[in-house]
Amino acid sequence: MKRILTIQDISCLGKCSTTVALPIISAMGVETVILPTAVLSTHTMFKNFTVKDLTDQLIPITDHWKSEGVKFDAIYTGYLGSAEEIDIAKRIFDEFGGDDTLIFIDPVMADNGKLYPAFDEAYAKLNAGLCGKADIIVPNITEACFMTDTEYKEEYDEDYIKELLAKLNKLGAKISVITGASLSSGKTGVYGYDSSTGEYFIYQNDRVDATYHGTGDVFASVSVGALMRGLSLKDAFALAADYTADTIRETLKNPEKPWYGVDFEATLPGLIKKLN
Ligand code: PXL
Repeated sequence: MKRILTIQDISCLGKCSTTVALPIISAMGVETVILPTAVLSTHTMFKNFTVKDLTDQLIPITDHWKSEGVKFDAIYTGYLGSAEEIDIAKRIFDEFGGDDTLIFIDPVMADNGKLYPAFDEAYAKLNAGLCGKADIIVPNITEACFMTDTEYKEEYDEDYIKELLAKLNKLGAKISVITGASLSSGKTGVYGYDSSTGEYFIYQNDRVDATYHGTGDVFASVSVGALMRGLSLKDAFALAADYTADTIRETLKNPEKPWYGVDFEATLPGLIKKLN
């Protein structure tokens, strides 16, 4: 069985980051080791959330793993709380990385043209530096813009996405994948570039007209889980895009109208069936 380390916060209530990655990747048949960067009462879209920073625990925990000879098939980072945590993530890549360890980075920090409350432009530049160490990065368009000093556009064409990919590629990751890239009205999906082959890969599905928190984390978790299960790049991202869209559709049916996260619990059995 493959083993992933995921480094991100625990938002106790909120269906994002670790509380999405752990159940989804585990259900996909991949061992999921977690390294919580902070414990929050909720994610940061709630008012009055509490935060207990765990930066000082990251090195002692990983030193212990090192002494136990633990190895990872992939390291997947999501929401990191601070510049110091970005530095520590780099150290962890150096300690545990290598040819047999996929470094998968979701540079979680922004959406819809805006940075999340905890971050500023300097943080975005540090995240760009972290992305340079990755095999695969999966920013959304906003994150790609902040990392490459590009103007964010609501309306764009394929050339804009290709220009963003060219700039992302210069950051140094082997494969850059822009998420939430829409090539025609009513569609959305991924647009990727593999610098080792010079090839683009594109997957578009029907856009569901609703936005929920944590869908990026759902997408990234399924992508990295699927890659660990041996799916090709394109198949892994297509599975993740379809699963995310199906899960949003499922959430829209919920009469309780949850706003803070999607009902991935309802769609996981279908994902497992598709994989097996
Ligand atoms: O879903 C991304 C995410 C993860 N963790 C925390 C967040 C967010 C997005 O806002 O606030 C704490």
